[in-house]
Amino acid sequence: GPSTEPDVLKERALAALLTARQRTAALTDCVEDGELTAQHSPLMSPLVWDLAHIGNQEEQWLLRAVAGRDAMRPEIDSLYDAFEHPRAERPSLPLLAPGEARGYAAEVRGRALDVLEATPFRGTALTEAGFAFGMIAQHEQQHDETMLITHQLRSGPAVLTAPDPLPGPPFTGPAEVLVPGGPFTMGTSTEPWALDNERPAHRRLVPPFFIDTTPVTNAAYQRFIDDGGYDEIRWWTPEGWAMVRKNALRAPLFWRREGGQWLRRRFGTTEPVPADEPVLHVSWYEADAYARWAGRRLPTEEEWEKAARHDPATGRSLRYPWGDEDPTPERANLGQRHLRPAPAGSYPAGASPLGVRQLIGDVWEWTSSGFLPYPGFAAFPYREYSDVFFGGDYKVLRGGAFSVDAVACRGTFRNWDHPVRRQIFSGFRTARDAGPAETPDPVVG
Ligand code: AVJ
Ligand code: FE
Repeated sequence: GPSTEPDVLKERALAALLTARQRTAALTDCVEDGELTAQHSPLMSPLVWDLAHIGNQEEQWLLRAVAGRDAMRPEIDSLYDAFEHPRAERPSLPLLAPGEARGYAAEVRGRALDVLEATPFRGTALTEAGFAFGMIAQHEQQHDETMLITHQLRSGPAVLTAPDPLPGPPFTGPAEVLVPGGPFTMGTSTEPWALDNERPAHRRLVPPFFIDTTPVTNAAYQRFIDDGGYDEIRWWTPEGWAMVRKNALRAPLFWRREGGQWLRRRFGTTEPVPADEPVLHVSWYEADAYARWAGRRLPTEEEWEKAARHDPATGRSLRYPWGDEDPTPERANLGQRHLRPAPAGSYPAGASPLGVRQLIGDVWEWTSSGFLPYPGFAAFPYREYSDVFFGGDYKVLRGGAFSVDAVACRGTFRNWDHPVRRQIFSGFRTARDAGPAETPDPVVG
């Protein structure tokens, strides 16, 4: 299982905080100040808001809650409270200017590193196993992903670069695998930095099902488009159909048809849509409609987690599809090392015991499930992380994407968003029920 040694965890917390800050700097130092304060989309905050919000959350949790310090600048708390000001309204607030925001975040960080050194990773719920430090590293990485979405939405020439994933051998495995029916352990009570909504571990009985071995590709999604998928009401839920009609949707976000081929805009460049890559920037409604067109359905959240964690040989739930070891570049496309998903079927070293690939990394995967608490859920350390979202108009996404750092990605990690959203790095895979005949009977006697 995960290491719970305080010394190891403290080293990890330090590394995770430094990695996050390097990424924050890379995402905010590559554009002029005017681009940091501009609103690139009403769906997003100005980048300078994310920057100071990262510092403000770190101040609130590591300096005030853990170390008992007084507020450095109490007057700015409300500016960076995500619930007080919707994103569209944030550019008109008296935000810290780029230089001030950088200086504030850096000053908080300097103090937080002293607190990290002085804090035993045992004792209170907040400091046990360094939870608050892990939470804050994850929080910064989540906003780094948010800022990467803003970069994808902004117009103008490319400012971010990264090498493409290395081409691997073409995938020749089966299109789907059978996940046998039976109980498995969902969620975690032992992962030290798992967030409140991933807890506690509990048993779930999951009927047998088939799940796609890889995420759905652009080529497959294009067949849905070419077959008139966006013109036929029968594939869509009423809400999905309303969205298609109102916005005249024809294809995933950032796609455009030109000279008889589909092109897509990606971080300031335009390229032909790559046939073998997982489809990206689709809403839940589009994923759901595609699955119905294909005679299939989206997996439930518990099916997804069983496919990703259940080891049929031992009956145990793994931390990741490949086992309990942390992600590496050989196992998963995470951490913005690339600015795109790898072709479907990549990362054989990241496959699950049943051979399902790319469950972790590449693209977030929509599930059919709404965002709900697990039995025994307790909000921690603040209700606004998860609790206030349960039961709302949200669908769960699983597995992380190329845009997610490993610290904020696990077999148990839960993300959620509105079913209309498509600026996020979202794709999907499909599933179908398996009849009892398709699951071998347990050996009796
Ligand atoms: C879990 C990604 C939905 O970005 O709204 C960041 C994460 N929560 N700050 C979000 C989060 C508070 C959250 N998501
Ligand atoms: Fe936040």
